[in-house]
Amino acid sequence: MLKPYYKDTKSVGTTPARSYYIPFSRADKKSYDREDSSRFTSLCGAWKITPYESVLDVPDDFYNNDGADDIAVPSCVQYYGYDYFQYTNDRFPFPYDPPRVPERNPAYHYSRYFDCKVGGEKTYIVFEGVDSCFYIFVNGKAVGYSQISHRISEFDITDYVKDGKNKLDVLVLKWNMGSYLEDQDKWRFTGIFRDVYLLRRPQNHITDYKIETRIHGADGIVAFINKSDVQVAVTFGGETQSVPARAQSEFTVKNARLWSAETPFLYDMVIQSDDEVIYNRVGIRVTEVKDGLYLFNGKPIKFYGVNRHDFHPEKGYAVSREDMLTDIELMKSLNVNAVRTSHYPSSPLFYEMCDEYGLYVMSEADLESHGFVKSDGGYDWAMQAIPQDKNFEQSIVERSVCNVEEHKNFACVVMWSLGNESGWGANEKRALEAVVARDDRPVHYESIYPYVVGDEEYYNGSGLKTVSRMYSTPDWIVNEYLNDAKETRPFMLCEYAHAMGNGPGGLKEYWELFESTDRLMGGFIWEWADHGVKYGAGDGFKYGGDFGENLHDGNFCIDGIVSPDRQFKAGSLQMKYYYQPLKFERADNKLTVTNKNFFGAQTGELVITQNGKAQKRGVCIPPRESIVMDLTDGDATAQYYVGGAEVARAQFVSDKPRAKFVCEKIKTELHGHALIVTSGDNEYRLDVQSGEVESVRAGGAEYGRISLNILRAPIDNDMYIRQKWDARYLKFARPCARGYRVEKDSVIFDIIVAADSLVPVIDATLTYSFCKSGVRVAIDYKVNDVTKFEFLPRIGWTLKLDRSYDKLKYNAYGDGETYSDMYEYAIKGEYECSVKDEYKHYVKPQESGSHYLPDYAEVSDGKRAVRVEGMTSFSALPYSTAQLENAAHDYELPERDGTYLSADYYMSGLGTNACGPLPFDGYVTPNAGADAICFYFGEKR
Ligand code: IPT
Repeated sequence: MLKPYYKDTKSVGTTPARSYYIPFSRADKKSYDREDSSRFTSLCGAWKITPYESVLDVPDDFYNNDGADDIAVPSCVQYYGYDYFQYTNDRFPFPYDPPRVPERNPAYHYSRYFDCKVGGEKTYIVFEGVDSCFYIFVNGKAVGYSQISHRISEFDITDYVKDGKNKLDVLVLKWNMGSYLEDQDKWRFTGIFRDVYLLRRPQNHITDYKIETRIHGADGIVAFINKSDVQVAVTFGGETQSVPARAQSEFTVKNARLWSAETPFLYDMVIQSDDEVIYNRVGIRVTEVKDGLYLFNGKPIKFYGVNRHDFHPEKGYAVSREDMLTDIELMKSLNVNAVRTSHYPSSPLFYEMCDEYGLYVMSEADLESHGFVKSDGGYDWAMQAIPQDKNFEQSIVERSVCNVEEHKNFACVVMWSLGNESGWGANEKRALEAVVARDDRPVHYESIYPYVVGDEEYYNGSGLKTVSRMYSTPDWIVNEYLNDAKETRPFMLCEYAHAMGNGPGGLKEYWELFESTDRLMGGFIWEWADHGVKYGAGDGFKYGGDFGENLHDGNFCIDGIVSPDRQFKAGSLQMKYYYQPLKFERADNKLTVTNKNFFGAQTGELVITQNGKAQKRGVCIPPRESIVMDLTDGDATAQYYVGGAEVARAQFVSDKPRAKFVCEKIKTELHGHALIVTSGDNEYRLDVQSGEVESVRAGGAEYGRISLNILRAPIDNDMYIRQKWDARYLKFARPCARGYRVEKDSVIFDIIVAADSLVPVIDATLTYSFCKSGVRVAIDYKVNDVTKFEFLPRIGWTLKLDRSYDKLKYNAYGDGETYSDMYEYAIKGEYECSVKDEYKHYVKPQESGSHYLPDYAEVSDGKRAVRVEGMTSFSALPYSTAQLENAAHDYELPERDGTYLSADYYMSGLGTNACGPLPFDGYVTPNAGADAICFYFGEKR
């Protein structure tokens, strides 16, 4: 009978948690690639699998079975057709009945054979990640059991293996009692999703060691703490010291080169005992909280961070070393300097690469029990549940212990995190104590608010030296944190700028605030990549609900700053801009360029473009220093490149005066519902029912209706405000003219915009004036107070053209899409492109492709053209607002049926309201306004 270990939270037979390292033999050549070690044998690759609907169906001698189907390790079983795909954010995908394990608990018997050479040495087997728990059998004998999906589980199998062929059987269960502590916002996958390998080791070998570094003046001090029962020889900086069992020794590095994300310098350390050699790279650095500030190597650095999950669209959690390296390289290219391993530790290979490539890591324990909030009684009640429940104490503590023990020797780990969204109680306190007892790096935990339980004040009294919040507004940070006289700890946002869909808007406000004081440590954008799944029929990314699951959280998993396949969107580049290491300031014709780095010089090429002429200059700007360059009059663009790749940019542009509109005489004649306006050779039919232009004959062509448009295809960040829009039938609201008059060659309409059965949303006056080649529509409007809208999506005009109007020329913030609160990354300039490429593809279609502050935009079929001027935003898209709104997936967008040219008096900003604030003041369609837009019809210019 299978022992019911899964109904508890303890591992059985695992070796004590230790730092990650891979031993080599003396005869091996020195390498930092574990595959080069003769003591390392990968067990990744082809395995067999037998699925069981329930753990209760697993026969006692299941390990006598050789396995029915093929499976690759590492992987997630769902990608092999087992079980089902399910995405839930914070809700538990099983009944909330702790500590009871879900009754329906599928089991997967994995098996394979492996060769072993015992030769008097010890053999260990290591699993770097298995979701959610597993039993291991070697040659038919039970070895042990482990859980905590993202811990490294090691078993000593010396007494189980024999020379030659051996059989390995692993029974993986979907759930265990610890599943209440693994409710992270992710697809709920199962399987051996990280590497498995054997380690062959001498009888008496190193078990664990800790490397600590300090800075003393210009010198670095490296302490080696031997946590093993054997003596070891440690070589560092050309010096070898013998360190007895359980002892420690120190090395001094004169004029040390310090490690930082900007200067990821690593020293070699070689640790030897018996025939074993461990190559451990060491970064010398100090990470601490001191005098109310977070200091790294003594400097108040900022985290330009992202939250990262393990995710690959075709492999789920089973990301390879190459996949992780891709993430790291892309992060570096986007000026990211910090990663929170949300909400569990990453693979050790990820930390190894962060050491090497330079990223600060907040290493988070594998803990989230968020679902208790939605299980019933809400936040207050929930905070008292699992965090105080004795049943979970051991596991909550162990999760932090594993996090610290496994990753303590990585220089990149600048902070530990106790987990995410799990409340605060005695159990978290114990976890904090366990971390502090082991290591002096600052500890992060967000899920603790100023509240009192019994006679304990759980906030300032928590023992945490940093304060963390998620999604708070800049105003909140000022009013509730900076202005709190009692608060003396440094502050960070462990999550902000929820990057779901088109966005994030508002980074400027966050970064102006973060850069304004050393007390703010910066933040981590939620999150790095969309979790869009590629599996099954259809050629596109899927999200929650696409696999028929009853309980799911839809597209809330599509909230990355890069797409599932790591393509950039406008938001990625906006993040890159606010994370850039150079600051550009212009005063008259002096440009000051400052290196914001604390440790690394900026050596590259600055390109200054003025009046169409580019001037290049090689620069080397030491940390925290500036250079000043001369500019000439007029607009200027500065771009900074390192090794050919752009790292930073800025633009200084002044507003252009609007072109003069010279009014022509008109003749008007009423025909039924149409007021025909003739101006020179042009004719406009104005619909006196709506106040819109119904059709145009001008510039040798005919055009259709120019419709008043107050909608946008809802972006994900509209998800809450759109409920208000929907409640007032905004989608059905249409312009209705109350009356019109002709005055001095203008036609003036008083209109309302209203839906059947409801009072008007808008009252407006439209004034049409006409020039030689076009028409100007001035608007003066007010949104009805009863609507209580914070803002409308937009207000402007849309003209549908034939799809042959595919050529677009404009001068605006481009060439990516830009909005009032997300444009600084873009360069205002002249662009030519194709309308078909103007829609930027999101996994779930939404408004996209706008350009902020245009001087003009012109679409043409190569011969005839429509040009718009005077708007604050425009788009020329191959899809209508309704087509975008109605498609749930990108691959469902219909065949293109035209060109939709929209010219907006106002297009609301994006904000990050899917989880954070609405667009900030000043970035939205005002509830009253007046402006004018001109349409010109003629030949292509
Ligand atoms: C926040 C979670 O910490 C994160 O894991 C993710 O789920 C995010 O929300 C939404 O995408 S918690 C939320 C209640 C603010």
